[in-house]
Amino acid sequence: MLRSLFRLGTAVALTGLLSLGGIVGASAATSGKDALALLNKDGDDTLEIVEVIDLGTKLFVAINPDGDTTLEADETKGRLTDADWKAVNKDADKTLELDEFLAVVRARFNAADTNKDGKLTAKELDAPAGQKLLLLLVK
Ligand SMILES: [Ca+2]
Ligand SMILES: [Ca+2]
Ligand SMILES: [Ca+2]
Ligand SMILES: [Ca+2]
Repeated sequence: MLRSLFRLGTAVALTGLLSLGGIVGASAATSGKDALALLNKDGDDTLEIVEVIDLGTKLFVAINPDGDTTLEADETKGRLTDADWKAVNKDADKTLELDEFLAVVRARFNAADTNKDGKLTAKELDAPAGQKLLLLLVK
C-alpha cells in the first residue's frame, strides 16, 4: 500500500516535471506563429502595440514577486541583459519602473515592425528583432 502510494507520488512528480519541461522547451525559442497563438487576443493575425503594451503591463506585475513598484535585475533575468539594463534604466538607480520597462517593450516592438505598419506578423516576429521582443515577453 505504502509502496504503491510512493509510486503514485513519483509518477505525479515526474508528470509535473515533464509538463514543466514542455513549457520551458517551447519557450526557448518562440516562433512567430506560436507567439501569435499565445499572445494575439483580438482574432486578427498580427500583434499590435496595444496588445503588446497590455501584455507588458501584466508581465511587469507577474515577474515582480516582491510586489513593489519596480523590477530589480534578478526579476528580469533571461529577459534583459546587463547592457539592456544600462540602456533602459534612465535614472540610473538599480530598479526599473513601469514606464522604463514599457519603454523597452515599445522600442523592441518598433524595431521588430520592419514595414512600420504598427502590426507584427509571424514573419516579423521570426526575424531577429522580433525574437528580441519575444525574449522579453515570453520565457
Ligand atoms: Ca492582434
Ligand atoms: Ca521588484
Ligand atoms: Ca530606474
Ligand atoms: Ca509590420
